[in-house]
Amino acid sequence: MTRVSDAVVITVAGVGAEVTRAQQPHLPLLPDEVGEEYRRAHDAGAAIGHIHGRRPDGTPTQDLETFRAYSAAIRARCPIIQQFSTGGAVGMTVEERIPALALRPEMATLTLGTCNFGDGIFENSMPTIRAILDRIRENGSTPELEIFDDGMLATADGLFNKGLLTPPAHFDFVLGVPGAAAATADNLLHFARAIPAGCTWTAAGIGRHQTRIAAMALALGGHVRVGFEDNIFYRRGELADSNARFVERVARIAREIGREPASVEVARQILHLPAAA
Ligand code: KMH
Ligand code: ZN
Repeated sequence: MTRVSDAVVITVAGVGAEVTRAQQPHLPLLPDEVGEEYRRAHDAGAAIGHIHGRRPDGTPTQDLETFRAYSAAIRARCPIIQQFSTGGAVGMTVEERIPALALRPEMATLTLGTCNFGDGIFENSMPTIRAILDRIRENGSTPELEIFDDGMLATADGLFNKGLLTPPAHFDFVLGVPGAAAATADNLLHFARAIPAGCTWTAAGIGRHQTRIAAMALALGGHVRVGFEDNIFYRRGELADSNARFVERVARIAREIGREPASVEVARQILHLPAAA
């Protein structure tokens, strides 16, 4: 049995809202494609599936029926922890972003501030944050706190101080979004040191930074997110043929330094999630 302290929780972010089929031909869009992609990632060592919705033509959507179909297709194939995005795509209103929370996913993301996101603005004002947190709680989900920039850590502090969040919470540090925190070792270390004692964290590097940030997170005792949402290339000039390739690589590096990919059950223990019903 893997010791909980050594295990690494790998999240697969396999769909995203921005990448297109024209950029990445293996991007899953239909429910069965998403189900198969997450099963492969689970079998390779992923314990959490971060989920965005797409229409069959690839348009991003956070619509409940899309998530119902994705969720069922994944659940029919593997027990991966389902983490619904509440970020959706840049430009969506809050109400467009959160209807699928009615499906009571085990986890849901909560971004703690506004930042530039390429040419767009990813809007997360305090009223937006509070509205999403309320809906996450009403539906019995556990939030993953998304940190794209330093100021979002200050917002986290404020929410902890007000008792709206309580440790142990789980963070995701997303590094390398154009317009937000750069994918540097300094930033990762600063973020990891800034969160309250007892909290856990995952790191996600964007684009070519994905594997380096993953390796840094593994060395620091953090957890790792990979997938097409963040990066489509296996290496320079070579598209990955599946999200599972990224998971396999993280699992390989992890094992080389004495960390085993967490099973779904071990991941629940590490992240203090309620045991499965
Ligand atoms: N698509 C990004 C604008 C989340 O999933 O919660 C936001 C995002 C964050 O992906
Ligand atoms: Zn996302």
